[in-house]
Amino acid sequence: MAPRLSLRTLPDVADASAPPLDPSALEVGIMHLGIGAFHRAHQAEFTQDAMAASGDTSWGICGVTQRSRSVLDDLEPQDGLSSVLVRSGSDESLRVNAAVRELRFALDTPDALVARLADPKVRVVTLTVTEKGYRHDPATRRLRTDDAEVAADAAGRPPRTVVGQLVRGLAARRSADAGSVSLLPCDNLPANGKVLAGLVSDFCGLLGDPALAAWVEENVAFPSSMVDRIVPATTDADRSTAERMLGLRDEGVVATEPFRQWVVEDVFAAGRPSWELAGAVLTDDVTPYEAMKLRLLNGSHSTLAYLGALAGREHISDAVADPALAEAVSRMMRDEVTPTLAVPDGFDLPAYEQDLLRRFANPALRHRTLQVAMDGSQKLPQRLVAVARERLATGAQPRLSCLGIAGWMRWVTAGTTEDGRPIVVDDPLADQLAAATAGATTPAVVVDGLLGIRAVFGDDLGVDPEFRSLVLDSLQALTSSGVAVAVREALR
Ligand code: CS2
Repeated sequence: MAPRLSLRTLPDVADASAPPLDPSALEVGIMHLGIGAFHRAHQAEFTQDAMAASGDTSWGICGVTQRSRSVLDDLEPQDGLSSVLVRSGSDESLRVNAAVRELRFALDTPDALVARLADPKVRVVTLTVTEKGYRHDPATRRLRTDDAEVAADAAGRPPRTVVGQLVRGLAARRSADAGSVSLLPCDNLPANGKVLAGLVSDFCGLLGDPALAAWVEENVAFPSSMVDRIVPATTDADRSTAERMLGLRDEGVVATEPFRQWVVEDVFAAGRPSWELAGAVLTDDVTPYEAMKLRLLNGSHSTLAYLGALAGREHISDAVADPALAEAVSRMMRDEVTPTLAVPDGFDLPAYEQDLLRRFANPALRHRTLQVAMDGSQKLPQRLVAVARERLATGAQPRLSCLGIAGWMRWVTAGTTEDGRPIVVDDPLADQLAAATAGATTPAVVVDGLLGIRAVFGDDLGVDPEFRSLVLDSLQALTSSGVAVAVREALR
């Protein structure tokens, strides 16, 4: 095996794959909660390029892993270095990212993490903790104050939840007089900055600390952001490719597509890297971009994932290679999602939609349908349910969004795929989903059980007869005749 990538071996990396800056010159100015593959292929890349382009090297990243040590096991021996392998068809390129200068495991030393958040040099905290990491109710977007982990954090143990960590860190910052800071969420949630501000305020409420809440109001900014880059879980084959290209072993390599986009609300409390020099869009209002991305990209992704996985298709590229599935998501985008969007001036929506289909079809990405199918209860509301709700309100019949939703219902209840593989429902609400459909023998009973889940369908859609009937039509077809027939019927 080749020697390991690290600061010591970095000089051996060929120029084309070397980072555009000297890691030893960087100071930590950003803390990132949730340092997984997505962060390293997205914000870490924008930040590295911004530092290289601006010469401001004060935005190195302290990466925090939330749930398991494994990222640290990969990155610590490499001094935080890891490479990004960009794939498009048969083209491959690779570059080392050196922006991550420090690593921590939140659960190992929670008090040290809180203290680290109080460093005045840390001026931005970014987050990729997935939808469920916020521990909020997707329907009300407020903190689930009855969640046992949230309650235990509020009762005063060293914090283990994301919002608990942030609020304890902000309290430490206030005591240390460490100055203002911006908390920038980078997860696929609408108005993620506003949502996080609400969760922080809810947690301050649990602590019964109005003075802290007032300090937060004065000193903390919560910009919203829309992030986009498809980053599948890294495979052994990716690690072998990186080793061949780098001449060094990189356990932290992440594989991704050429496309990357970041639209950030430009309301920072204590400065930020010049991300615009790296191609990010800094704007007053991310709302239109968020809705486009969540509904067009992620809504289609989830639809392809559920229907594709049920039909035995392993990758998103295999699912979209089925002409009927491609037609279903393409018509859903055009006929159902587009009318719900406020498109920014000059934005070429048809080209964006075509691009999405091309990105999904990138065979080199090998993005597993199972990966996208995870955590549906947290993803569906903003991806598919919101579209169905808005279309129904205008009197339209959003059959394809409802097909996607029925695909999820079939996925969480079928037990096996059409080619006989067992389905494991990976979802924080898995127990609730199972209880709601226990003993259900007909699609109608499944639909009624799942429509009662308020966190997904809210108080309105769960009791909307038109919605129920559209979802039931598709679930009936999926159950009795399978994906191919259900898609054909929804397209009629
Ligand atoms: C995907 C996203 O796993 C999923 O749910 O839809 O991770 C998707 O790949 C990204 O949002 C693309 O930007």
